[in-house]
Amino acid sequence: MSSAAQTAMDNVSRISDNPKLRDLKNATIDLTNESGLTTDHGVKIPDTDNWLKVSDGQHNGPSLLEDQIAREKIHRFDHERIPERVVHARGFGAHGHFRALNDGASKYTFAPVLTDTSRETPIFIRFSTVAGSRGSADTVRDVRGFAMKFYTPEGNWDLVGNDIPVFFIQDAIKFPDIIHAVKPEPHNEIPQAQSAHNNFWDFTGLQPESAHMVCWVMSDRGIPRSYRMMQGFGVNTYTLINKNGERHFVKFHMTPELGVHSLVWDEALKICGEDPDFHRKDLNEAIENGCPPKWTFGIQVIEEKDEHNFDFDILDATKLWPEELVPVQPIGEFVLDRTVDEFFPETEQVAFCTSHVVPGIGFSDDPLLQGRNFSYFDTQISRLGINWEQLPINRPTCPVLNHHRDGKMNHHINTNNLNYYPNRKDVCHPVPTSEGSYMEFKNKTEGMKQRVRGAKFQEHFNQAQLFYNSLAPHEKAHLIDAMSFELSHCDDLDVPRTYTKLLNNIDFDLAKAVATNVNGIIPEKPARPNHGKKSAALSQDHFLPKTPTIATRRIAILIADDFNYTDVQAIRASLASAKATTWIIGPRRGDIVAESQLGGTVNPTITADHHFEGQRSTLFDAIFVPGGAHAKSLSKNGRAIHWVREAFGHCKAIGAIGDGAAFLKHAINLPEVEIVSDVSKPEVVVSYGVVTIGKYSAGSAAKDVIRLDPNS
Ligand code: HDE
Repeated sequence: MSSAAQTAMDNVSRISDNPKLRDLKNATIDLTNESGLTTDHGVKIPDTDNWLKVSDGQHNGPSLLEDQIAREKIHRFDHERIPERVVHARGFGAHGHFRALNDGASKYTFAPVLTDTSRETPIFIRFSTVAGSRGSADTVRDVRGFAMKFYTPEGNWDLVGNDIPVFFIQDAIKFPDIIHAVKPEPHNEIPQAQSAHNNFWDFTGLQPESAHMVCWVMSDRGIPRSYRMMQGFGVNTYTLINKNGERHFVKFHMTPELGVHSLVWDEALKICGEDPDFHRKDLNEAIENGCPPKWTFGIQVIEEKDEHNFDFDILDATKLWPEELVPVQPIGEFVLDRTVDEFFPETEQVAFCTSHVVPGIGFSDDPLLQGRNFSYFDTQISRLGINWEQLPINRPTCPVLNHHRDGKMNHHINTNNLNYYPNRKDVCHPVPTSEGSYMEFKNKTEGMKQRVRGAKFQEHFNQAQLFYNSLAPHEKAHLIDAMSFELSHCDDLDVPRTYTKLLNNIDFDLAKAVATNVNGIIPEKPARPNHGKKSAALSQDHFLPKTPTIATRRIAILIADDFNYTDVQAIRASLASAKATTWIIGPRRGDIVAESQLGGTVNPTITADHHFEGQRSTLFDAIFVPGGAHAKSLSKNGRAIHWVREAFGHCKAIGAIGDGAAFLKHAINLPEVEIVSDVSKPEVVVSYGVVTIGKYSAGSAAKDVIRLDPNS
């Protein structure tokens, strides 16, 4: 069976297993084998290219407004756009499924989605950037949204999270302020999808509760390599309720199987121009190549009696729960294994609500969550209309039975005469029931009505310090560079001054380094002592994949005419078996002729996927240069040399064999980088991520080269 036929069959079986995909099938129209174009009212039309006109056949007269076919086409087009999301406008989604791994959560919740190991729950996830418009670039520095919809038989559960575990503000009433501050400035709508401007740093400089989150966004977390390599966090504190009626506080964690990886800033900047859809393509490519991304789903749990036993308030979303104090318990896993059929009806129209929980899961008094529970439903009304939950991507897979009626774009027809409760026919109408219903947890609250925040909400720097202390040296350097880049873009000098003053509360060296770079206030002594504590799970280094893998990594093979054909075939086969993808890059897009092979009369050719200028090194994870006489022409080609130098500068793995290594030596040209180009030497040398071998027998050397993880 061809692989396309196999994929089609896999899709069919996946759809029949997945209640949400089956449901979506009912809303799907396949136009491929249809003929006869029609209007929206179903009448066939003979011509969609010419407006009805007065004409003698030779000359055009006036176009007639009477043409209902042309009018309909234009009307439909005029109204194609809906308001983009007020935040998280640019996003990309995929379907998948979730499974509870064990009954570890049953101590805390009776929700079957988290406890029933025999159940496979369909999910849809939308990843997003926050600040940019729908058409902005994927690789900007920003927080990433990680919004999950679980279609459970008990109703939809929306877990609307981010790739960073804390937030900028403590109280939902500040949300319009932080978003106005980060979005383009109001007078000129500049800059797009950037926090590097006066207003963002002005606001956060005056709002010390943002300090912790600002450190996360300025760290490598703000520029992920891929959606597939991001952690996800529910951020807010939710609650779980078990069958004994006991309540626990909980935070949700999603940990990617591939580890947590980032771009470097120079790459991220360049990719914004070279391929603004980099993350979208990456997710599609992995799913379509049969490498569905997978995450472990974990919970951190705090007993009610321990709520006040921490030096931070566990309901403050600017604080995380250090894993040393509250370990993450893995309870489930999920994969994304199906791309969408059409972007707008699925990814654009999907709408999440933090208030959508299922029995066994509840809220807490986290003041950010309380506000979110109001905001999401509200925003869907302005974006999609009051009947947004009837849209195919949003509707639950279980029955929706109630007396809500009407509103714009209602799609339901109820065949009864009673749309209220109580009514005279209770028995055969949906009535409130306690069986399987959502019951609020009964907890006692008391206090004065006042506009305040709790006492522990007043401390803002301990965890920012903890985060900074926990970073590896290269991560600290990246954070300093990022803050320096951003504050350098603030042309009002008061802004970097205020911010660098605030930074001295986090760390003296950090404040000094950034202030020196951006003409800020260089401190003479720390504003407060550094407590010196660290938490291992705050560094990305903590999340390397359990088994090193190069699956789904993109490897460029650089060749020119007279390359060694056997080398290329061997490395491609090895990489394919490791599920990495390979791309041939050459001096032109088209056939590149290999040097003659032993015993062959015709030189083989390989078709290059791209010209050196057509795709840059930034779009790949590693480079390989085969042996062969092509090394001479590569060494004279500025673009080929730039490819290697740029990849080396971005710390990517670079491999070469024989004469290919001689080209690397010429291109990199640094005495400290050891490169074996002597074709009589069989040993593999690894130096600064450059892996070379002189002499080899096809296949064995290739295996040595590809065993290296590009991130190691
Ligand atoms: Fe959101 N947020 N948010 N947010 N948020 C929205 O809802 C809001 C917050 C997050 O892919 C909006 O449907 C308030 C934290 C994601 O469709 C809006 C507050 C976290 C998405 C809204 C927050 C998020 C949104 C805009 C402070 C991480 C994209 C469009 C109280 C846990 C969802 C929409 C998607 C979207 C409000 C804070 C994550 C306006 C008021 C904290 C991933 O309702």
